[in-house]
Amino acid sequence: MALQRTFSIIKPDATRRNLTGAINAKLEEAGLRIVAQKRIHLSKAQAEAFYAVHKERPFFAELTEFMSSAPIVAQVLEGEDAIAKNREVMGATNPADAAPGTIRKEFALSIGENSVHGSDGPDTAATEIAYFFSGLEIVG
Ligand code: DAT
Ligand code: MG
Repeated sequence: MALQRTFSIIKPDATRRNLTGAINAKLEEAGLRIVAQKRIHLSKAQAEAFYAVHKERPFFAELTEFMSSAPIVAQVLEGEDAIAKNREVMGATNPADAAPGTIRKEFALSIGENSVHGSDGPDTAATEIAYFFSGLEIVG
């Protein structure tokens, strides 16, 4: 597997509890390099556009309210097999199902307030990175 990039978000439940550094430590320990990072507060419309793929799901309103409720930290992570590696260190969507040592097992509050987002494949990684960052902001 070649060097790959993925998109990550530290979500509002985690920024509220001052967990940015603790989560970044987990990412770096897993061998992921943070090659771009910014703290921003999404509007509801921006959260809806980012999660448009989920717009028919019953939790869409709750999800986009939550994602626009406080600042997030948007990131580009780089490493060998970065997309799968990040999904592994994140843990399962529902923290009750997440493996020990994963970010969601240690920090998530619920299936909705689950501390981190990570791209699920190469196409979504490219789209999500481009939604938040210009090429000049990514420094490998
Ligand atoms: P993931 O974030 O693990 O990729 P997903 O893409 O299926 O999970 O869903 C996106 C987010 O939507 C997820 O991180 C939290 C929220 N979500 C998913 N399922 C939910 C549910 N059953 N109830 C409330 N929120 C949910
Ligand atoms: Mg997903």
